[in-house]
Amino acid sequence: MQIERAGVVAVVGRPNAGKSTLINHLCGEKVAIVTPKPQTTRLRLCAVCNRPPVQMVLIDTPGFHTPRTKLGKMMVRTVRESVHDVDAAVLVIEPVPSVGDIERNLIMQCNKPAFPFYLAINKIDTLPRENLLPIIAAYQNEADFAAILPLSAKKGDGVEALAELLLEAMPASPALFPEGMMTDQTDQVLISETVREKLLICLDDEVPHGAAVTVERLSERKRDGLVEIEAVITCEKESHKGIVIGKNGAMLKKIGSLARAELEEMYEGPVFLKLWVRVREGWRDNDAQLRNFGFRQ
Ligand SMILES: Nc1nc2c(ncn2[C@@H]2O[C@H](COP(=O)(O)OP(=O)(O)OP(=O)(O)O)[C@@H](O)[C@H]2O)c(=O)[nH]1
Ligand SMILES: [Mg+2]
Repeated sequence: MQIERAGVVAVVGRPNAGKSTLINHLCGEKVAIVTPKPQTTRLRLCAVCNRPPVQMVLIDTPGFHTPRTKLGKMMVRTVRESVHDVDAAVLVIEPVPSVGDIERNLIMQCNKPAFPFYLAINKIDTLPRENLLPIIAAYQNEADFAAILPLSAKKGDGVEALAELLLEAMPASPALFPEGMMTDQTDQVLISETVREKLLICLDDEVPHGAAVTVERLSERKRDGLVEIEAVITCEKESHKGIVIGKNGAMLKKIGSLARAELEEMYEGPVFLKLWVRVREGWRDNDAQLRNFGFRQ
């Protein structure tokens, strides 16, 4: 069936609120990495949700926070830029009955007559139903929300109700992305994000937050279709490099095998993944390094 309506939806919220989880659920595919750690998403990315005759392009944004590094400033600027020229916006919140400074700031940016603005009260699987009313009461007068939806991005409860409202809000337009394209991320970015997800999951906060992953080689062997990947994990400190490698290389091996398993699903075939580790002190505050890692001013 042909696409007759299509539009862009910005998904915003504080770090760890569940934006990427929600987007993956809406698309039915893992497009964005998800971890229990805040500031997982660094780059804005598009995820395409095709429900003919409607196509929704969801923009996943980094969690809005007070930045401490140049990288953090770029992440926050990305959020500001993402809420321009959209057809709808969704603020994803933790289920707490008070409006935080971050939420207030995001409400100021998104509460515009130009597009409908939805509030998603996430993680309702973690609280008793009667705790919802005080949350709704805290938020309902803060903005002209088109709807307030309690949901669980992880379990899926309530997600379809949000999807239906968003689909209805999409304007008449041809498809924005061709059929079969799930995201605007290149294979290189999808691979490096998969490795970074495993780093975040396997290691304590400080190490992965100071790490970046770049793909240096990606090729498919003609003979048997083996996908060969070499990627570099850049750490901020020599001591972090030791932690990433681990005793006798055990940690690097664990990260590599977790990432490889997922990449094999993505490529639907065998993957050879070689990881290297190097140190670039203070890269998160170095313009040239940031550009190198794909963060544009
Ligand atoms: N219990 C529960 N956990 C959830 C739910 N949605 C997300 N989470 C968890 O919350 C954590 C953060 O989820 P993400 O989707 O990475 O959050 P995010 O808003 O994209 O975070 P940043 O990229 O850091 O801004 C993960 O551990 C998720 O599994 C939910 O509905 N219920
Ligand atoms: Mg995220």
